[in-house]
Amino acid sequence: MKDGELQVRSHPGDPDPNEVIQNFPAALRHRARIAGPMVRRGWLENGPGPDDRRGRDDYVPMSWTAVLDLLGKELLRVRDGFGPGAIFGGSYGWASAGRFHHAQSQIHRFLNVACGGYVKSVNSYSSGSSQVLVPHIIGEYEDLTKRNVSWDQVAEHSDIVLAFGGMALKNSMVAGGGVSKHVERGAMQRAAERGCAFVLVSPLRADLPDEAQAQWISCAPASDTALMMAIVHTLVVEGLHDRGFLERCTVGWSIFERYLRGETDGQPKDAAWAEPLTGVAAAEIVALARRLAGKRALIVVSHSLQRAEHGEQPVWMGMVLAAALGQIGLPGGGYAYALGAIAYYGRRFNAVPLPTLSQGRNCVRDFIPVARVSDMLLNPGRTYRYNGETRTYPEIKLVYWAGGNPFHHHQDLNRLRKAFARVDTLVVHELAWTATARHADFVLPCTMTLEREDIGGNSNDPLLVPMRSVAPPYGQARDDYEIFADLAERLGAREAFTEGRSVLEWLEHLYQPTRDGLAALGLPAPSFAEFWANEGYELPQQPDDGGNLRAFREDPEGRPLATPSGKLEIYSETIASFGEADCPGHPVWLGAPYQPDETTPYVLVANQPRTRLHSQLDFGGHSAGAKHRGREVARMHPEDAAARGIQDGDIIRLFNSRGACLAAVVLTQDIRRGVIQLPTGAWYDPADRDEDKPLCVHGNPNVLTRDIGTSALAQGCTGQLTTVQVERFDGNLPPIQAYDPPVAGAT
Ligand SMILES: Nc1nc2c(c(=O)[nH]1)N[C@H]1C(S)=C(S)[C@@H](COP(=O)(O)OP(=O)(O)OC[C@H]3O[C@@H](n4cnc5c(=O)[nH]c(N)nc54)[C@H](O)[C@@H]3O)O[C@H]1N2
Ligand SMILES: Nc1nc2c(c(=O)[nH]1)N[C@H]1C(S)=C(S)[C@@H](COP(=O)(O)OP(=O)(O)OC[C@H]3O[C@@H](n4cnc5c(=O)[nH]c(N)nc54)[C@H](O)[C@@H]3O)O[C@H]1N2
Ligand SMILES: [Mo]
Repeated sequence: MKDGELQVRSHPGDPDPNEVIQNFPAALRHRARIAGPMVRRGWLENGPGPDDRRGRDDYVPMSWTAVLDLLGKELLRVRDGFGPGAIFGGSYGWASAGRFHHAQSQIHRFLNVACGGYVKSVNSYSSGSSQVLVPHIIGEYEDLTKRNVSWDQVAEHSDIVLAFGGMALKNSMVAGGGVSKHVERGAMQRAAERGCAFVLVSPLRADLPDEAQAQWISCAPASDTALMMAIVHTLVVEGLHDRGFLERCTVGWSIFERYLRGETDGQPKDAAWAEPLTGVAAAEIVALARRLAGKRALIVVSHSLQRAEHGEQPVWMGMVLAAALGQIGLPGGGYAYALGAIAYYGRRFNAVPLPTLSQGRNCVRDFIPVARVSDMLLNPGRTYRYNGETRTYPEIKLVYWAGGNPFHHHQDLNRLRKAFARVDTLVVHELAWTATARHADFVLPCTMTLEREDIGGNSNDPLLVPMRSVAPPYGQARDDYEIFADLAERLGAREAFTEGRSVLEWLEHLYQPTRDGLAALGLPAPSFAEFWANEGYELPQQPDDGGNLRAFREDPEGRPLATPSGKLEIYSETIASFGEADCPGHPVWLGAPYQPDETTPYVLVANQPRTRLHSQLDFGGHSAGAKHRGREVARMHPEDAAARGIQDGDIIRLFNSRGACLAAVVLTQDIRRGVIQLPTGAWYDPADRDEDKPLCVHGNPNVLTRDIGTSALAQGCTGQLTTVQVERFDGNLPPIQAYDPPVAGAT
């Protein structure tokens, strides 16, 4: 802070700084911050119960004491009357950096210690289908994503990198816990200068940086599986596949090969078959297959491909393609699932543990796959399939969220509003008036990272930093920790929750295992006081050794993978035994899930935003500055626009049967025809809160996306793609109200 002004600079050691942090200065004291605790009027007047006024009700400011008394009683009512299994505390979301104030850890610890547990959620919106699939077919998920092919290996060893969904630099700007060195641009530049070829398969050219000098193959969204099959088909008929590797390191190739050749369904998956499905010329597919064979080839599949219906297929087929090329386990070769999607991939793990808050024990066994939240709330008692099991949705009375924004992350927001209307009570800790806060019964204002003491670090980045507070809390905001400590008191669990420690005492306590780890390695191990008084230091890191896949390749019998067969499973008996039509025993082409038709002729790509992290600090300067007339910017091809009478800079309305939103449009040749891109993260801003499907005037694509799982295997999030119609919006432009607090001047 300088003269009351916040200045934000990147870490001096960062070769490629990230501009997203420039959202902080304007955000710190923005009117969108929550000034004091509030309770929804309808809840105060009528008590707990389903209420469709959530999202359009008034708020009543209350003192902290009164609000915590009221909430304490409500938690006791639910815990003692229905049991902790009636509390949904999954509380999915990223929150913000810091090892102690990590909101998910705080809320889970609180619910475990003070309420006896909660219904949790499993997996993530990021990788909901791959997290379930990979253990069946490749083994340990973390090993595949974080110990496998590094950026250094790409820079030094890869001959050709074929990236499905790309490795956009906008995505590797961020990592949970923070990142001190952005190495991606430099690694791709070094590789390209050495002669490594990059091939981008994506509807958007910007998914690889200029430094990669990539060839762009613009494929139809959700058609990658067909393209991969046609490449493998070409390899097989030309005898270019690595039979030795397939024999030694995989199971089920012969079953898959019969399918590939069309012996089981009469349809060879050749390049001519793939051409109309992918929009990529057969000759181009054949040429690509030939270029890949016999080289140190790396296949990259981004998270985005599996965040769509049948999202398991491209992840599985990417492994099969890499196996057919025979490079898995070699430096810079094989299969790098999710490389570049976030800055914790392609790096090395720290060799000492990070400070970590214990979350205690959850006595409730029940869980949901994370993206099934609306389904759960709308259908208590209904059964569904997940990873080979038939499970039942629990009956939830109280939903508690801290450090996540379902009105950012979930699909079909108009359906989510109905789901939230069903519960007795919705509690939200937030630093700003997000749409989620505006639907809550209890709105508890929390501090942001700049206003509290913490330790910053991430297990794949060497830097460990003291995060000292630079500003006092906004209004009456308090740390999540303090809020939970005072609530725990009302439930007779203050001591169990706090263990008698202040925040700084917790930091010192959590720091100790890191210090012990350093000492055990014979390295300098600064005391907490020394650490806290300085600017942070670098932790030692583990070697870049290719992880389990390298070890397995070198000794398939002695170092088996953690799959049922110990090998890469091109055919999985386990998955086949589940009997799911939408995810059978080997990769299959299940048809194009996003077929444009007359009413919705365009495919919408709702990808990660360049100017912020999800919806966080959307009101900050960097994010707000990239908007046009206050709206989020969508991109479309000039020829598509001309056909609809749309010009560069126009405001457009995107719509389908689920909802509608406005956006500003930028026309570009760097997008596939028939595709429109609108990133996530603009705050949901309904023009008329009383409508069933109000127009979002700001550009949140999740009013358009479909709320359906990837398959009965994984039930992952499918938010990346949907189909829409588009038209020029000529009406009076409604004002943006997303950042206006529902109560004026209540500090
Ligand atoms: N259509 C579509 N939807 C998607 C995706 C997509 O590709 N397409 N991607 C999905 C993916 S991969 C993800 S990970 C999700 C992300 O979804 P979320 O992680 O839910 O999104 P964020 O905006 O990061 O939400 C974090 C919230 O925590 C709040 N917060 C920050 N710090 C603190 C704190 O210290 N305490 C508390 N209590 N709150 C805090 C922030 O203000 C913010 O509202 O979105 C998913 N949604
Ligand atoms: N700046 C910034 N970076 C982020 C985030 C953020 O919010 N902001 N979020 C982080 C998080 S939590 C995650 S999980 C990762 C997500 O990582 P990803 O899911 O990989 O990221 P996206 O940007 O959603 O998608 C990457 C690209 O995939 C392409 N794509 C979409 N559909 C298809 C398809 O069917 N086929 C092909 N070939 N390509 C397709 C799109 O053009 C898109 O730009 O990003 C992380 N990085
Ligand atoms: Mo994510």
